[in-house]
Amino acid sequence: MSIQTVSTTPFDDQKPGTSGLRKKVPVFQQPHYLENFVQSIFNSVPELEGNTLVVGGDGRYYNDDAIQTILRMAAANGIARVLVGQHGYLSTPAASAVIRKHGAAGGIILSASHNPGGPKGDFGIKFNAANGGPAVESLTEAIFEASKRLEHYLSVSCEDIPLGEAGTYQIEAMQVEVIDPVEDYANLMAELFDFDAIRGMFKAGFRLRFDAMHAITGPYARRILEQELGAAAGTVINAEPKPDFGGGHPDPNLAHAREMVDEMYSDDAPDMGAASDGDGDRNMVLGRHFFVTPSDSLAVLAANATLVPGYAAGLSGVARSMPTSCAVDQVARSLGIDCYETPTGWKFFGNLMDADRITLCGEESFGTGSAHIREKDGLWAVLFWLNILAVKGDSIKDIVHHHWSVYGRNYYTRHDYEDIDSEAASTLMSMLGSILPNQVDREIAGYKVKAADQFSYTDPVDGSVSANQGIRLLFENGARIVYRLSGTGTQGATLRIYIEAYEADVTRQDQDTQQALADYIEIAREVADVAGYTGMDEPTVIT
Ligand code: G16
Repeated sequence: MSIQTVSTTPFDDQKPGTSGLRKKVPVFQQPHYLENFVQSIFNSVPELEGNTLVVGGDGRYYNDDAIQTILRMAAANGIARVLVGQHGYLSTPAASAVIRKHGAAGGIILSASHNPGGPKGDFGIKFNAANGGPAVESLTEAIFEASKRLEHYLSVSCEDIPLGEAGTYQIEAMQVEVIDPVEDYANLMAELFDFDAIRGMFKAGFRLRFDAMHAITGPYARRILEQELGAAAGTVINAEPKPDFGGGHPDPNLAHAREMVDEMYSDDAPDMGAASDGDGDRNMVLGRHFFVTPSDSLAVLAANATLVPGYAAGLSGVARSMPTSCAVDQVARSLGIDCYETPTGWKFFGNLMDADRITLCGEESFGTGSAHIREKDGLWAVLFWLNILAVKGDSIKDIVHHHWSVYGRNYYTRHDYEDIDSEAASTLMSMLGSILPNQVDREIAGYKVKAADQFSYTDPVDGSVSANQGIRLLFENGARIVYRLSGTGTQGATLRIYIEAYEADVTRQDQDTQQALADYIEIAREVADVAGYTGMDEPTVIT
């Protein structure tokens, strides 16, 4: 075999963030940049040698080039077999499903998730382990350390693999199988959900609008919703994946999934609206004229899980990231199961699932998932809702209102200040950290602060500690304000402020969220002097 050893020098910025390494496309296009990171993965995960690796991405610009590079390097690094999605496609949840089903030693997923694509847009790469989940922090640290020491990488010369044609190919001693990216995932969904009941609901006239945002979920949603479940043709809009997502921002929130959201608030709104992101792991769910917050969605799924065949035996436990609202905690309490609070990042749920401590988990950032795989899963969440709706026969709005009447409502919002100066952002966070002790027992605008801290997490399974995971102001009445800096952006810094207040009184559960939280929003801005540090009077995105 003609392995080439290529000399290189380290880059100093290959530290993975919340979810892998995300940079602008031109950064990845620098000579050796992608190769260095890929070699750092191979150097840090020796068990890949002689084993199976899964490779795929969300189809964004540079996906194909990156896959060909990874295949050559995989062959040179002694990987025995690579499973790669046809056209280079694999949604993040499908990649997790394929890793698990085929007993692969890991997978490389190419995506910058909900970030925009195209030649000047974002690109990303992350490694998922044999359990199908994102590499845990100790591994991402090891990859970063390896990247700082790198002196050479390994590759071979060969023709490009025809990714458009399913089939089996060879690069030197390594076998490359170009597989249907949807098949394994669709089969898994059919095992979990009552497809007959959902089919019956569509047959009876139920209308769904699913916005695939010109991203990876299009082929999955068309096959499962339209072809297998009989939803009307055209149910899935923006279904063709495009390298630049049609110029859009593939982030399923009220601001970016505008077309579908407008329809859901129109006179002729369908029964349900949904959207997924660039790589298919996020979801947003709406009823007619009604938005379901991701935190509420998790709580409703947990409360109704036993209606769904795959979860009929009940839940072992649930988890949410710390800034996610406490709505699911109320459900866990009533079910008598554990509820874990983890730092932001799906990687923190993996250990809990592997140890069967939790079945369902979710995050405020439009992520919901279960132990069926080790990633959050956009289409899965939509199918979960469809299954509940098919059994209950109520509207989404009625289901959520009933939920609040039983468990109380956790009013919740997130205010993002994007693209602010990185130094100003970290000064703001240090200032907040330093004034924390003075906040305890303080009364601000009539609300008493019970505790103020920097969130730190000790993984109950492996004992690893993750410190500095966000600053919390906890009020005596259960309200919370959380501050943290995003770990997924590629430009400047993004300050996220998460605000929550609990309302048990049914007569006060139908207020506008921003109004219900107005006092806390004001407190959040003042305590952190947001305008002073960021120069911004208003957030750029409110979800
Ligand atoms: C990633 C992580 C999520 C996290 C989200 C936002 O999602 O997997 O766990 O909640 O980023 O993170 P941050 O607040 O640091 O920007 P995705 O969909 O981008 O992979």
